[in-house]
Order: sequence, then structure tokens, then C-alpha cells
Amino acid sequence: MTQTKFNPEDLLSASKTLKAYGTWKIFTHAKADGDAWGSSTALYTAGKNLGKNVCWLNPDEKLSDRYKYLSGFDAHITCEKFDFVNENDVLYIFLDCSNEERGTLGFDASKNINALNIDHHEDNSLFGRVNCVDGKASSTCEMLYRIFEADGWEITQPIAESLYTGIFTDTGGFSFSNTSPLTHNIAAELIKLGAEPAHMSDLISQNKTPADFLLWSRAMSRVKMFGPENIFAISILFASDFQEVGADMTGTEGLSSMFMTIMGVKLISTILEFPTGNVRLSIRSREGSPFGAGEFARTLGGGGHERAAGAKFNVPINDAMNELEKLIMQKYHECLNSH
Ligand SMILES: [Mn+2]
Repeated sequence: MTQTKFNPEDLLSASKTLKAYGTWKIFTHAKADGDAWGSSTALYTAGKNLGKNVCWLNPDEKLSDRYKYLSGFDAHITCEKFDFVNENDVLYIFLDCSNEERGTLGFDASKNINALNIDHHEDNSLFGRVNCVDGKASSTCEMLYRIFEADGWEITQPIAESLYTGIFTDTGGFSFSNTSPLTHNIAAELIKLGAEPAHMSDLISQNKTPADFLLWSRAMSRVKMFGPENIFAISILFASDFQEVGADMTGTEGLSSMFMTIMGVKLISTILEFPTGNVRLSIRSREGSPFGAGEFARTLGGGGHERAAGAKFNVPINDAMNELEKLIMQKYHECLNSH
């Protein structure tokens, strides 16, 4: 894991880098969340306002309608693989990507491609030519705000709404431990700039379709709790669930965080067999867990934040619940023995 060393001067150098190029190609990770959409649309809109030639891309085919209120949302381009080569006046910008393989493929970090990497994942591999990564920041949107603010960019109301969206979603509505005094100060500034909290909260949170709820009810009916005082919980969704209720992959957003509201549960992992056949683990943990979500994800080759992480899970789906329970208990016993 690369240790993120953030230097406040990185904010200004990110701003100068952005301003120096006429064409921006903005990339964000697959299965984009509120922070990915928020940061991409904020930077897209800021670029348009500066007269830049700008586009934003990621591999997602179907965008979740829940973020369609964001300015620049319709400009999204689906792109699975891109031919990253250095071109005159072209800057590639990666937002909310802990490494170059989280989104559109084709980026070779050894080729010294002209890329600016803006992120807040503490395991970011610093793959850009210019990196602006603070593992202590709540969100990539928080990073973007600090970049804009450091160099006097104009933050219009649509930009403020995009930034507020990413900060709100990545902090679970200012409830996760990544919420700092600075996060609240920035939110206050964004409110002054026109991101009205009650309106934003409705736009962001009142977004579950009836199909999403049917999907969640299936996951809830399969929750299994175990470990000392039932501090661990797991559940599963099968590809057939998505098809039968008519939900898509975006329907799982918020599901694992909801499971964290079960009294006494310190770590939850949901097995998601997507209609594409990919099986992923979504992992959440809270204070008091013997090991963090990120630590557990990394033992499985995945990554993420200490409290919210994910990993691929390549086991036969019918045995996945048993396997996951075993892995969690194994990790728990390792932790016990090392103390
Ligand atoms: Mn993020």
C-alpha cells in the first residue's frame, strides 16, 4: 500500500495543471457513486465555464437516474477502454480512483501519461504525473472544493450542488467518521453558494425505486449474524434477484450502510452476484470491530477505506455465505492471536 503523503501545495499545483490545458478528459471509477458523479459533474461544469473542451467518461452503461439533477449529467460518455496517449494540450483527469484500473482501462502508469489524479482513498497508488490525494479528506468532492478555493475559482450554484452531493453521500449524510470540522466548513460554504440542504437531501436520499426495495427486502431476509455477541453480519443477493424484482446494479447503493444500523453489529459484508456474473463483496465496519472493512478487503485482494471497502469474491455462489463466514471468523481468530 502506498502511503499517501499530502502536501497542501498539491492543491495549487492541481489547479495550475488544470488551467494550463485546453482539453480535459475526465475519468471516474466504474459503478459510480455520488462522489464519482458529483466530482465529475462539478469539474465538467467548471471546465465548461472556463471555456475548456471537456468530456467525462467511465465504463458504466446505464447511469442511475438518481443523479440526473446534476448539471452535466447528460454529457456522460460510456467508455470501457481508452487509448491513453500524450497529446498536445490534452489533460487526463482521474477522479475518485484509488488506482488506474478502477474505471476505464488502457492507462499505463509507466508511460508517463499526462494525468492528474485527484482522490481521497488512503491506498491511492499515486499513478498520475500530478497527484492531489489526501487520505484524510471525506471525499473527492471535498478535494475539488479545496483545489477551487486555493486558486480563486468561481463556484457557481450547479457546481456547489455537485460538490455537496459527493460530500453528503461519501459521509453518509455527515454521519461517518470521515466527517471533519473542515467537511462541515466546506458544506457551509456550499450552502452559501446555493446548495440548499433540505432540497439537496431530498434529491440525494429520496431515491429508492420500488424495485430497489424489493431487492433490499430479499437481502434483509437472508441476513446471518455470528461471532462473539453477533458482531458480524453477512447477506447475499443473487443475479436472479435483480432480474426478478427488476432492479439494476445501482439498487444496492446504501444497502450495506443500512445493515450497519443493526444493534451491536460492527462489521457487515454483503455478497453481490451482479447480473453480469461478477461477484463482489461490499464491506462496512464501525468502531469496535476487531478489524476494519479496508483491512479485510485487502486480505482478499480488494481495497477501499478503513470503514467502507470492497473486493471481488470468486467462489461458487451457492457456497458463498459459508465461505464468507469462514473467512471472517478466520480473520477474527488471527486478530485475537496477534494481541
Ligand atoms: Mn469517494
